[in-house]
Amino acid sequence: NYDYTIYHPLAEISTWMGQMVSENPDVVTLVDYGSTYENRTISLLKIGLKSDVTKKAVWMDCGIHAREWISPAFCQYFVKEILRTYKTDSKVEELLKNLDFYITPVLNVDGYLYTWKDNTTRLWRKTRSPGTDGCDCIGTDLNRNFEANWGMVGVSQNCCSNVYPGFKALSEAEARSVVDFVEPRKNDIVCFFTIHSYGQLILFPYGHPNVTAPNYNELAEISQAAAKAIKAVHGMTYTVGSFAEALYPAAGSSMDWARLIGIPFAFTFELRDEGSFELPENQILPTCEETYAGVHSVITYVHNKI
Ligand code: 0X9
Ligand code: ZN
Repeated sequence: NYDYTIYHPLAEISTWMGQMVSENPDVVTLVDYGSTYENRTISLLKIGLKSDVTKKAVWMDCGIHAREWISPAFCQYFVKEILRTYKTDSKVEELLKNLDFYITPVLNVDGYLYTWKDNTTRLWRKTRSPGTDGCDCIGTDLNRNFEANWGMVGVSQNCCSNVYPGFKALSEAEARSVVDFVEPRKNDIVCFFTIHSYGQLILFPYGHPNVTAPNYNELAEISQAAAKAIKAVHGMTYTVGSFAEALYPAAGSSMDWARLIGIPFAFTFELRDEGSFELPENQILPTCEETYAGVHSVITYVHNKI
């Protein structure tokens, strides 16, 4: 039986994905939708009840930043919980009747693998592709590489920086994979979650300080409700705001891109804690429990609106 209270290396997560499919063949499909710079496959799990019509859908990606290990741990917990509850909890069943879920447990596959190499690589954040000509550093920040005011704020053109946005928008295979999957389905995907750590924040578009989302007030309300749902579980405080106001301005994030292409509900969750990417394993379960409550709150709102 899979242990959801520890961090898992990439190979175990891959095996786990296969198990989810074989244990739930009617509801879970494995979709390989891209490959990384180092030619590894990027996969997601589609959770959806059989249907003749195309349903609206929810996107969730984890592990955009390699060192944020709680993020892939949450995606796995989320899949497990949905699959456990949809048969017995009529609310979850209702959600699944009307919504498909596309869940990527690890997007930055090369980076995640690298953080498991040894003690010196544990805090790697970026991809593993080389910088431009004349720079010796490796890696682009995937969360600065999307087409959303690319390169404008919160980035560094120094390719050694942790917020290097790449030599052009979508220079990274991993970002292109997301775009190639989501863009053709943008009318169906109504809700976009990207899961990070740390900071205990619920962020919504935009990360560029001079742009305001047309549904800013609604996004703020949904986020406040999610923060309240999170607090009810273990008493943890999550701060709510647009990227630019709650954290720091940052252009080129996947969330901003999702909102820009017309996905109405887009969120970045920054999970526990408030000071470290190395969240102790004894906090995995409580963090997943509260985050599930927050995400569930958002999805319930979205479901009632579609
Ligand atoms: O900097 C990031 O990409 C995110 N924080 S993290 O510590 N997980 O790297 C925050 C992205 C959202 N921030 C803004 N757009 N301000
Ligand atoms: Zn992050």
